[in-house]
Amino acid sequence: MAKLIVGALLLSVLTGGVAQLDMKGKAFIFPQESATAYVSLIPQVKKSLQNFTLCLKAFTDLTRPYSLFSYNTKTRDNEILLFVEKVGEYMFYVGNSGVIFKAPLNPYAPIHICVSWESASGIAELWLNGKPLGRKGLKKGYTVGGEAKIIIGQEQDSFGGRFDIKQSFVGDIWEVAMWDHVVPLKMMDDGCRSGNLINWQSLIFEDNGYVVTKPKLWD
Ligand SMILES: [Ca+2]
Repeated sequence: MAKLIVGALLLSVLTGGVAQLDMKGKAFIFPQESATAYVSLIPQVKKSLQNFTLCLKAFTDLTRPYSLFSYNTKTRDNEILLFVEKVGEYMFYVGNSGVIFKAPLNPYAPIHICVSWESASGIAELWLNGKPLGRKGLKKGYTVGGEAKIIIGQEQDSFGGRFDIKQSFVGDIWEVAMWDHVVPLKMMDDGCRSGNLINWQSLIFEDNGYVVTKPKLWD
């Protein structure tokens, strides 16, 4: 049985299919602007969400708009989307409605971004580099669909596709984690790797196009 699983995993790695790896200490690099390079993240559990927390770290020197995290369902574009409109302006979407969080300008530093959303109040809370950027409300009472395509590196305008090269991500992304509940973001200083939906230390993913995995450059 174990042999079979190892064999299947090896085969999937060799054929570029779905892999499950401990990514601790590693980062995905999107080395070139493209509309073809992306990583599809597969959640540990498929479920609709009335609360969630999402964390990731990234480095880029892009000054144009780009996507950090794109979660689409078959019926809704931008079901969850973390999108940088321009340097220091973070757009957060739930159910295709967006709010904006403005950060102090610090363009060429790595970012550690965490956001939580609670359906009962509609409150979205966003922290950047360990500091809160405030709270805003959107989609109160809404339920996020569970049958999703979750993509980093590109912004989806359909279910798993319709990428725009001018919204692609170029740079490094690491320590992506997602939970099906609100985690106090004050506690995210170090504990950002083991979400129960997306767990960086047991990441289930499929990379496509020119994506390279290397040891991370930044903490
Ligand atoms: Ca979109």
